[in-house]
Amino acid sequence: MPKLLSEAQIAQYRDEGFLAPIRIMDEAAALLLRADLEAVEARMGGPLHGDLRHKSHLLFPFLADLVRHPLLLDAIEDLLGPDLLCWTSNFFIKEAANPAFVSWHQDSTYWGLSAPEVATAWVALTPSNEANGAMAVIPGSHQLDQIPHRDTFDRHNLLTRGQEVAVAVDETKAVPLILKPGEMSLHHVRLVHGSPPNPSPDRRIGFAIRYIPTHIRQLEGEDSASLVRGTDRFRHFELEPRPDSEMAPEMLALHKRNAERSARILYRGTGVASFNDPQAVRG
Ligand SMILES: O=C(O)CCC(=O)C(=O)O
Repeated sequence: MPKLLSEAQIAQYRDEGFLAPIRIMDEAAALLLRADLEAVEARMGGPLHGDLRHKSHLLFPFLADLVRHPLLLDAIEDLLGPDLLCWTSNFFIKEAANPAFVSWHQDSTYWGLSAPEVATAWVALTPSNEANGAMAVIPGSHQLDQIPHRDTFDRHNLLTRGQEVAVAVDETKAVPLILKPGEMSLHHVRLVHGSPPNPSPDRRIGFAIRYIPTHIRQLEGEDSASLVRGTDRFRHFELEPRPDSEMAPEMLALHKRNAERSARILYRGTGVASFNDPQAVRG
C-alpha cells in the first residue's frame, strides 16, 4: 500500500520518469521558506552563492526540516523504499531577468552513484512556470541508458560543468513542469531535463533534493549523506548529523569538507577544484 502516491502515479513515474505537481505544503508555508532563505541572504549581504547553494540542509535548520518533510518522504518511499538517504540538495535560483539556464542533461552523468535508483524532489518556493524558466522534461527518456554528454562550462549554465547531452533532443516532446509554491516535481536521475532563462521580474527559486536508498554506493571516492528515514544497514556513506542552529562552526567545517569531496567527484578530470572556482559556474 503506497504512503502518498497512487498506484497510477507510481506507474507514471516508472513509465515517464517524472511526476508533477505534488502538493506537500500550502502556499503560505512555502512563502515562509522563501522568507527564511531571503533573511539568510540579507544577513549575508547578497544571494546565496558557491558552496552554500549545495547541501545547504547541513547549514540551515529550516532546510534540514524540508529534506525530512514527512509527506515528501512518503512520496519518495513509494518510489525508492523505506530506507532513505538524502544524498545532496541544490538551490536552483534564477534571478529576475537573468540569462541563467540549465542545458538538457541527465543528472546521472557525473554523480558517480552505483545505480540509477535516485529520485529528485524539486520543491518550488516561488511559482515555476513558462514565464520564469520552469524545468522541462523529455518523458520516457529515463529508459535510455546513460547518454554521452559534453562539457561547455558556459558561464550562464547553472550545472557544474555546463554539461549537455551530446545528441539531438526532440524539444517538441518536452513537457514543462508547472509548479505553484509548496508543490514539488519528482524526477528520475536518467530523465533528460533542462530549463530556459527567467525573463520575469521576480526570482524563480527551486530547492532540488536528491534521495537514494541506503544500498546505493558512491563509486568515485568518499562521500556522505543524511539518513532521513528508516535504517542504514549498509553504511556506504558517512552519515551526517542534523544541524540545530544556523551555520554552526562544526557544521560549517563538515560542509566545507563535504564540498571539497563532492567537487573532486563532480569535476573529476576537468582541473576545476571547487564550486567556488570561477569556472564552476553553478552557484
Ligand atoms: O531548476 C532547474 O531549472 C533545473 C533543475 C535541475 O536540473 C535538477 O534539479 O536536476
